[in-house]
Parts: sequence; structure tokens; C-alpha cells
Amino acid sequence: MTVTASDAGESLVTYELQGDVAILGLNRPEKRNAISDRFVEAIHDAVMRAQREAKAGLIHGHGKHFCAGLDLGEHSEKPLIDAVLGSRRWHAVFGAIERGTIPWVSAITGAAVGGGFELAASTQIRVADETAFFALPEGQRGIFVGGGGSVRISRLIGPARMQDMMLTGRVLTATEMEAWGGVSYPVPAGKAMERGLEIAARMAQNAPFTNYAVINALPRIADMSSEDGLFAESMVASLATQTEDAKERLRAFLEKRADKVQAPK
Ligand code: 1HE
Repeated sequence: MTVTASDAGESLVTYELQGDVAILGLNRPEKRNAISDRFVEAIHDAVMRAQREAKAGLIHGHGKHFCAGLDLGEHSEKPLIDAVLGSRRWHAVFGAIERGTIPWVSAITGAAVGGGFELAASTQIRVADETAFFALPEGQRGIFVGGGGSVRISRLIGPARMQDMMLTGRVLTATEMEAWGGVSYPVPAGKAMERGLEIAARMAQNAPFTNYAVINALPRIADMSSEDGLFAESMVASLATQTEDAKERLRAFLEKRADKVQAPK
């Protein structure tokens, strides 16, 4: 079933529940899924709904492109304060994806450009097909990243590579971006959704507490000193062990009811 993500009339984000996976479709293909203020709110509403109804989520773009970033038409008309508040709103909404309650996959085809790459960088997994390309054209446009890229993309691929992209206008393919750490799974053309859904369904089967800790504890621990990180890890690990889920899953393994880890074929 496909329904609109907000009551705002036009369906900027499509929402579908497939088993435990919420599928969000960026739905402004005529503008290459460029993100306007209203579009950010539609993403927010859909993410909140997914957190209530699903155990994992997938974001893709309708049409050929994942997302062309910020709506430059709307942005060019904004007073300074609205630009600041707009950027802060992107931070809050993308933050709910990066450090929310369920894991997310982005299934990337075509452009993942500017704010589109920032959106993809807020998901935990990026699957990109052979049509995908990545760029940060803010320098060309006379603006700056404002959707969390200076933190998320910089940490994902490294500040020097991000500087390269922003200063030179370099455009990278999925396999090039994989080598830089920005793509988790490069796939053949047309396969991003299929592979992304497999991965999301697999993540949805994990214990919710472990998923929550992976999403929320790991990035925070990465921001800590080693000593603080190790201490926080022990706290999270011991809490996880106390859950009923952990007790049952450990029992299932010991009683040979659970899958073993398979070596890659
Ligand atoms: C847009 C936007 C947009 C397309 N804002 N309207 N992002 C960029 O600098 C990327 C700008 N876009 C492009 O380079 C290209 O459109 C694409 C490579 C993504 C796709 O090319 P193509 O040939 O398939 O489409 P098109 O013909 O360029 O665009 C179709 C329409 O979408 C056209 O409008 P139309 O009324 O002439 O049909 C375009 O103007 C429109 N369109 N992209 C507004 N971005 C929080 S800070 C984040 C900072 C950034 O994101 S900076 C990067 C912005």
C-alpha cells in the first residue's frame, strides 16, 4: 500500500510498509527530488511514522535520481535567518535518521548531490548502483553544505576528500565512492532497491536494543576519548545482555535453533 507521508496534499514522500521495512520514496522527480522546506517536513513525517511502524527503513528517489540536494530556487529567495533556521531543521530531521530508533538504508541511483549526499550520509548503509554519482557543487553555487555534510560526509570519507569534492567539483561513481568509504554496497544498474530491501529486511531481524545501540552508542563513542569510549561500551554491552531478547537469542544458539555465521562463498 502506498500512501502520502503528510496531509499536506501533494505526496512529496511516498510511504510503503513491506513487512517490517518502511520504504520512503522521495517523490519530486520533475525537480530531481530537490529538497524544499515542505519536502523536509514530509521526510520528517515519514521518518517518524516509520519509527512507529517499522524495524528498519529504506529511502530511495522516484525517477532516475536519488536527490539533487537543496531546492536552489527556494533557497535563493531566503533571508539570512531563514537560511540558518532551514539548515538547523535539516540537521534535526537528518539527525532523526542518523540517531533515531531504527536503521536506514539509502538506495541510490543517479544524482546524490549536495544535500542529496548529505541525506544519504545520514543513513547507516548506502547501496548505490552503476548509474549513481556523487558531487558537492556548493562551491560552484556560491553556498556551503548545510544539511550536516561538514560533520557526516567529512567523517565518512575524510575531510581532505570532502575538500577535494567541494573545491574541484569532482564527481565520483559508486565504485569510486566505495573506495572512499562513502558507499557500502555498489551494485549493478537497476539493483539498488532490491539489494537495499534485502539489507533492510536483514537489519529488521536484529534485536531492537542492539540496533538502537549500534545507531546511537557507536557514533557517540567515536566522539569520546578511548577511555571514555571503552567505559561506555561496557555499560551498553552489559545492558544488552540483560534484555529478554538477548537471553532468548543466546539460548536459541546454544540449543542449535539459531543460524550459524556462514563463511562467504
Ligand atoms: C532543481 C535542482 C535543485 C534540478 N534545485 N531545482 N544541487 C545542485 O547544484 C544540483 C543541480 N542539479 C543538477 O545538476 C541536475 O539537475 C542533475 C544532475 C541533478 C540532473 O540533471 P538532469 O539533466 O536530469 O535534469 P535537469 O534538466 O537539470 O533538471 C530538471 C529540473 O529540475 C529543472 O527544472 P525545470 O523547471 O527547468 O524543468 C531543474 O532546474 C530542476 N532542478 N536540481 C532546484 N537542486 C542544506 S544545504 C545543501 C546544499 C546543496 O544541496 S548544494 C547542491 C544543489
